[in-house]
Amino acid sequence: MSLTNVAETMTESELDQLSVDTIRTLAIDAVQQAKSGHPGTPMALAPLVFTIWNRMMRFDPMDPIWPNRDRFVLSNGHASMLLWSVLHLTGTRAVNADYERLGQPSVSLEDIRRFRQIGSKAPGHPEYHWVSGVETTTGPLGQGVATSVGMAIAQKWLAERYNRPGFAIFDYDIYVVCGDGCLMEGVAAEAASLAGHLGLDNLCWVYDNNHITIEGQTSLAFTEDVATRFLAYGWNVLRVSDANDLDRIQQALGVFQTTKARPTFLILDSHIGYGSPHKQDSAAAHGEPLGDEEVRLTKRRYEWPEEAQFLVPDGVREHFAAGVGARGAAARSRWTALFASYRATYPELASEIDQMQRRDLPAGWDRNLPVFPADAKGIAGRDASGKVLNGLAQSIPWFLGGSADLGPSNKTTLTYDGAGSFQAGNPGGKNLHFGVREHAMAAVVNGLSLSKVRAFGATFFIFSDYARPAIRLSALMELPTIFVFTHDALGDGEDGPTHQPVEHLASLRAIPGLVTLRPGDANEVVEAYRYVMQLRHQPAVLVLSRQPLPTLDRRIYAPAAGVARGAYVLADPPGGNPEVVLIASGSELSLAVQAHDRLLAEGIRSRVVSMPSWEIFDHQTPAYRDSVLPPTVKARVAVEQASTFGWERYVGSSGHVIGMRTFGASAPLKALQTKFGFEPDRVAAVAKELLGKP
Ligand SMILES: Cc1ncc(C[n+]2csc(CCOP(=O)(O)OP(=O)(O)O)c2C)c(N)n1
Ligand SMILES: [Mg+2]
Repeated sequence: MSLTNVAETMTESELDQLSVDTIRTLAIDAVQQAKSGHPGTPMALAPLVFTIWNRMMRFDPMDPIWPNRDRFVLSNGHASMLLWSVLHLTGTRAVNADYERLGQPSVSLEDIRRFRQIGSKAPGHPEYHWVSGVETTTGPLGQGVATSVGMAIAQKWLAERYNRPGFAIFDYDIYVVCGDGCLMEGVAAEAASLAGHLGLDNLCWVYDNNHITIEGQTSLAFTEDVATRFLAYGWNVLRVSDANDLDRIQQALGVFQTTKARPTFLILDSHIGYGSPHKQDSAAAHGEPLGDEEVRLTKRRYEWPEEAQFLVPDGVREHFAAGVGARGAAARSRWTALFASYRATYPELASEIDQMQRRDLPAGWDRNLPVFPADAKGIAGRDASGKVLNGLAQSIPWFLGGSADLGPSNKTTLTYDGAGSFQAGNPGGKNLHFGVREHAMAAVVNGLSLSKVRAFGATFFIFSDYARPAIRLSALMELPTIFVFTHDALGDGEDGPTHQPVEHLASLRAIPGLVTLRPGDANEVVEAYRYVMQLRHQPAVLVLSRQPLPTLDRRIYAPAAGVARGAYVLADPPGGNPEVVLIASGSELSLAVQAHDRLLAEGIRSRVVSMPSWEIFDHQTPAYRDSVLPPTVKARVAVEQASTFGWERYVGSSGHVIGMRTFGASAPLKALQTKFGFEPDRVAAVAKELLGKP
């Protein structure tokens, strides 16, 4: 049959079907061509995605970053062809990293033909920052749903701060699609529990209930009553028993839109590989091409031209233009007019929104940053951080965050008047209470950041492991998220090896694009935040001490502003020209200073380099790096209460690393410092040994 020139005579519902089958066949053809990918779920969920996009969502394809658009998250990211098809068919435009709208399509038909090939805007899984119209990177199952909770929190917070009577500047919803895999993941349970507690009625998860995962039927490993679980979380649970019934799906989504005080969980019974005579309802439809013959048979079932490939029949693009296109354009132009009069009435709030959208900081954002006077006893990294956070949260209205139930220990609680706690009844609060849910916390922080709110999350450094998958994604997405991790090393003392991080710094330093910072005194904490706050496209991890660290006298030592270069010369022998370099971070900085004093007293020309951040240092010019670590000085000692892994790159083959090669132990900090060799005499002795001056 031919599908050209028939559109004009088609009914609305025939055009719906044609559009749905276009999504299906594009997915089938793209996977077949790539010889890799996941056809079955796009075939099953095309009607759902069509309904969400063309009948429900407020989204203008001409401006995919319009701030009040509804969000769409494909948490089962392996079904990415759903997104590429719909972005293509709606004619969604591309946007660049400077938030400029480009004329070209976000996903072209050529990109779809080159699905999963290098440079294609139709990659294997949805990638934020690579393809415009993707709201968050998904693929690691569970991340999308968890991130969507952050998006929902952000919408509530933005609405509370910026909406005014007659000015609903932020009133968007978040639509999420997920599968069995997402719902098996723990992070989804953490996030769903939090969303239920917070009563996030702007959030709808649609669960693709197809009873299939990779190994086969879900009866192998997933037999719980999911509906009852979500009821218990406090969600409104709905069910549609036929994934091909557009009207029923629309009706259910309509119920979502009018439901108050609860998130919506819509269970959609579907058939993976729908229409494939031999693969429907089987795991074989999940993750491999159907095969040429099966493709033909499936297209026959759809009454589609069997030989046609990547066919977009006449009328389909127009059908999307008349649906989501027209609705989105009208909504955006209404909003633009509304925002213009909002700007006239509330110029300051409007300018905050502008700055936030561009990830700029308000003028005077750093006016509350403290300066700490020299103090031998000093102050803990976490305490200095608490003061900084409270200052920043007051000078940056859209800066907020919280801890995974460790606020009093992390010192991250915002204590100033009016800071408030974010709760269902108080959506303007700036203290987020994540509960003991580190993984969901990190994903939620990502969701907040994707919504342009500046956000931080906190826990003990040891539990960064529990948050790591989402931290990794924030780096992959190039989000300026902030993770505040306290109790950074042996300082946890009596809590013992379960609470003493060892390999965590090395493992986070290995994440591309992530900035780690382990400041050595209170003023370095301030400078670390000053640096981090100015990042627009990079996440940062702050690694802070539990115990007090001496506040160095900056009249004697170099200014803490050196933190902005990752590493800097803190102290030199008189006249410079060092023969040995001591490199340290965090709590070991003052240790290095003490060793340095001993070495100087013995006539040894030592230098102390403070190195809070490898990544920042590595991005300095070679000339600067050589000025800090002179290539001719081979005697180098690195001191850090963490795995020695990787330090060779700075100490070289003739240097030495004083670090951790085992787990810690349960004992008072002093005893641990002795046991593991973090003492000034040991550092000095190692330096002398390297110099052949024992
Ligand atoms: C965290 C994580 N673990 C494992 C995988 C590999 N994986 C991709 S899809 C999948 C099965 C998912 O089943 P389901 O969500 O039901 O998807 P369906 O096959 O029904 O589309 C698995 C295990 C992954 N992407 N992420
Ligand atoms: Mg499934």
